[in-house]
Amino acid sequence: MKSFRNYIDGQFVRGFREFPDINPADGTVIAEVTEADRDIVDQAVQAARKAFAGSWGRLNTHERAACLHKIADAIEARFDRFVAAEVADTGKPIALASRLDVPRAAANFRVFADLIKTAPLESFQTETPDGKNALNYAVRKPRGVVGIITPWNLPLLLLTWKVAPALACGNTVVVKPSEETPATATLLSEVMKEAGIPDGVYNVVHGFGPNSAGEFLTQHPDVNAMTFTGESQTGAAIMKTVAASVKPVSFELGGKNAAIVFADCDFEETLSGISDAVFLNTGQVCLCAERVYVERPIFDRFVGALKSKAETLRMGSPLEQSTQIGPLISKQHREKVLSYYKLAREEGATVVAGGGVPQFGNALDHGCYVQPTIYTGLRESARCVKEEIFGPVCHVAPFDAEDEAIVMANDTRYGLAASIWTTNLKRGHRVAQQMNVGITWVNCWFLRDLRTPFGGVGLSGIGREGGMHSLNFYSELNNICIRL
Ligand code: NAD
Ligand code: 6OH
Repeated sequence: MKSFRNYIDGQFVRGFREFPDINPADGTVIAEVTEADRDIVDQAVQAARKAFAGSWGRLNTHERAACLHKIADAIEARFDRFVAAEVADTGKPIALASRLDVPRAAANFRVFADLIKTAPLESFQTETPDGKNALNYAVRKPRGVVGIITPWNLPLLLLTWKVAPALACGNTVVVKPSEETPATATLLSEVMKEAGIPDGVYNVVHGFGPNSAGEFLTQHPDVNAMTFTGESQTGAAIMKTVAASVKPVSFELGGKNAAIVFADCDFEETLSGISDAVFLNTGQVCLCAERVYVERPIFDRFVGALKSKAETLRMGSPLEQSTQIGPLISKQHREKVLSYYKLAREEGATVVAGGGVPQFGNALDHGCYVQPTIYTGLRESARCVKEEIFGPVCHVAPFDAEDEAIVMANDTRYGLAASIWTTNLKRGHRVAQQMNVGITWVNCWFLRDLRTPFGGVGLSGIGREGGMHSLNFYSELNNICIRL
């Protein structure tokens, strides 16, 4: 049996008890994971502090950038192992992990390696009342030890999205991956060793949230900043905990994202885009569209075509190259999604596709599968239209006027992402600019440029990461004013 240990100061360290890491495709146990208690989390934070004060803290930006490229090289050298680990932990299709998760992990390091070398400093020449001048310029310094807590849906992608800029800015990190997906964060330890990153710069603690490694990390007084991706409620709990020590936070949280499809859209391109937006990663992407608004003249045709798409998506073993839909992450999460499938019927939905559990007649019946599902006919106030489900499911509703679609799309406490589908460029811009979200795509979805601001409004988060926004979160600015 494999064992995933905590990684502290360059050593694998056993915790105080073990918990199983389960493959959601068939319910088998992949590994035992060792849980960090408060003392082990403290050791990790102290190791990170020591490394921050050591040789890592003395590297210049070019040396750090070179280190980040070496990390990317070492990830690429283990491409197949990372893919296998991510597929076993999450149940995501191997084709998806190969084209999205693992390449993005390497790209995260390369982008921030390049950016830190060219990041400009702010400066102002200030005219003083006596007719003289002062020069202001801000220098960038690392914050120190950054605590990173991540979810299970895109484990390596989301972890490295934070580790890379944190290291680029010269910080050291203690990461707490999701208890459901501990494998790739652990494998990244090996990468750090090979890339020559000094011990203590990258530390991993395993465990759960409340009264476990997650909470101990957020409570630790020597952690200088916390960055978190996960559920909005967890973000609220973390914020409460860090309030005592006034730590800066960056939160990427949940979503209940809308897609608006106009009758003048490119029908086939839109159909394919919406199918991805609803079903990619079995609907377990914070950016997924769970609300689709379609202009009435094409409503019936679009719903019919999306139904055919949903029913022909290949569901099966994540290890088969042709599989498009894998299981949900866990039995518990499947219970949650199925409770929404039941609720949708109670709320009066018409079931257009799916709505249940598939039968395979083999070991996959022990897995956490649900059918890709489409509903119509719900009121906008229905819980299934308001609450994040985080499964392969959407509700499709018709609209008659552009303004009506905008009002419905914005009628949510979340505000992460939206997508607009139209061939009318003016309308695309006009509608996009009225979306109360952090990210709007026009005629595409989840098309990423890692230099752009990424994050949400309302329940979807606090702050932005991406490009300079990440560098600004993972560093402190010291403004220096010189009277000339
Ligand atoms: P989650 O909030 O349950 O868990 C995320 C992480 O937080 C885990 O590592 C968990 O152990 C830890 N945690 C839980 N309670 C904690 C506490 N009190 N203190 C400290 N740590 C704690 O989220 P999840 O179920 O793993 O992921 C799914 C959710 O994440 C969805 O809501 C999804 O929308 C959201 N998400 C958002 C983004 C984004 O970029 N906005 C990206 C991915 C996922
Ligand atoms: C949420 O599940 C997906 C988040 C994606 C990113 O943070 C990213 O950088 O692409």
